[in-house]
Amino acid sequence: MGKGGDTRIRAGKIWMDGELVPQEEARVSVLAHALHYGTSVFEGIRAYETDEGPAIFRLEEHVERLFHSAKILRLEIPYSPEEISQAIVETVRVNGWKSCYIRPLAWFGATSLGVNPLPNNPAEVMIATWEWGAYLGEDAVRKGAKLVTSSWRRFPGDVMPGKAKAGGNYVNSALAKMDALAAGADEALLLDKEGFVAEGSGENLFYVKNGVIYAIEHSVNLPGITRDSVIEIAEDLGHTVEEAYRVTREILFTADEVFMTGTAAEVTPVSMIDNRPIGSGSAGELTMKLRREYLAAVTGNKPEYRKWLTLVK
Ligand code: PPE
Repeated sequence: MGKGGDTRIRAGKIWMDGELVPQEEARVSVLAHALHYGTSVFEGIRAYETDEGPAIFRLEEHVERLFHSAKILRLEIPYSPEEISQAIVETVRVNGWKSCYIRPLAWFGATSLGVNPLPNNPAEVMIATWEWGAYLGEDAVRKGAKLVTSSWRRFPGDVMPGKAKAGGNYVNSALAKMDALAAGADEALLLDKEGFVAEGSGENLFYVKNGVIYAIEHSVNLPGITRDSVIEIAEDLGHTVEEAYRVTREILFTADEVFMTGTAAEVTPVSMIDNRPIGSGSAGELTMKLRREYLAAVTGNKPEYRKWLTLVK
């Protein structure tokens, strides 16, 4: 899934409403409500290689967020959270991945069209898995990602539900991301209507100033599970972490370090925002320490964070 080259997804067997089917056979109707109106909810989860085989990181929290997203959209998932969790484990196991990205998706199907999705309850559900490397490329992970402020603003909570991981929300993210790439950057920085920093197209944001770690919070942001994990890890390492509200761009320009978190992005340093180098203009020291600790936690190399892992075997 990098830039250029063969970008086809190889998902092996996909779980479709209770059955594991080859990718080519995992099909939906062109009349699916979600395809027309973006009325789907999804999750992004990762499984990592550990000394006890693949382990899924914070499965319970991701499945809980999937159900919260569905509730916000009045979408009925016709399975229990336990059933979805089991199906996720089974899909990873059957495909034999050592590590992979996991994408559960629930959507309003094709019973009827017209804006009202409710005749299409209950939801159709699928779980796909594939190998996915560094989200913003290997260079970004080593040297830091380049961000540009997007001309697309993050939508307020009375326009779209940012706390739901809903398909339609990602039109906003996709527009911002495409423009950022066209401008030669790696990722978009999205501001709210008042100009306060919200998040990236698919990541939460942090900055470091005078040794204190600030976790940017905004009512429109997705409550990141990576963000939550990194806060706990940083505090366990003895660092002070504060939630920062109403952060403006110049606070980031003058920060010592900036980094992004997300399931796909993991912990990715930011070296440049709007053509201004952040700190030294390379990956921040504390950022890289947190990245190492996070990667150690997700791969089972930190006993205190084994509580976050669900073994696949
Ligand atoms: N904000 C947004 C808008 C977002 O999409 C993500 C995850 C996050 C914050 C971080 O959340 P968490 O993964 O729980 O730490 N973005 C997912 C989708 C990426 C994609 O391109 O698709 C992800 O990282 O899986």
